[in-house]
Amino acid sequence: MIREIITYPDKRLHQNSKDVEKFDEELHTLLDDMYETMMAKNGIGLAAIQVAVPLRALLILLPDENDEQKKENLIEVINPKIIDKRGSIVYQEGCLSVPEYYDDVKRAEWIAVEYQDRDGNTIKKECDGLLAVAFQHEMDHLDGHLFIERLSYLRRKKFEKEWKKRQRAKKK
Ligand code: QAP
Ligand code: CO
Repeated sequence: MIREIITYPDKRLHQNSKDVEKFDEELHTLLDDMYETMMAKNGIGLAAIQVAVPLRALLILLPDENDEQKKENLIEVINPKIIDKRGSIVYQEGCLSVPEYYDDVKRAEWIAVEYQDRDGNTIKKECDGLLAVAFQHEMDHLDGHLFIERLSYLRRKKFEKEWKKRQRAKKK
């Protein structure tokens, strides 16, 4: 089932999500619905809070070398923790909860993460490049942060100006 994605400035996006404790059917349904929703909206990553569920669960599905998003490459991430990080990378990010706005964010270029899969098994993974960016972007959602909070002061002002302009355009 495709769920509704909540968007800026919805306050629920700033909630702190809770650890997943039960690896049950309800969690599996949530993950399946998140996958359907992410694919329907052309996303490459989605956190549970974006469908208004405040649990520490997220998905990442990067396109492969042929620019295809294959389900076998889907990463389901529960209760993640960054255990190490190095370097820095600037990437032009977007977010399904901040539609049609993209801007540069600086993050660690390499991270080591520990998380659980849908059955509660612990997984350790090292990521770099776009995958590292995606993990950090999605993990920010779990702590109630959006990428626009990571922009430089001037770019944040630019975002706000553009957002207000769009609101005005909508009302007409
Ligand atoms: C997070 O972002 C991310 O504005 C996932 O109109 C961002 O899936 C990971 C999207 C950058 C790695 C690098 C955004 C789709 C999707 C939009 C997304 C839109 C349609 C964003
Ligand atoms: Co996002």
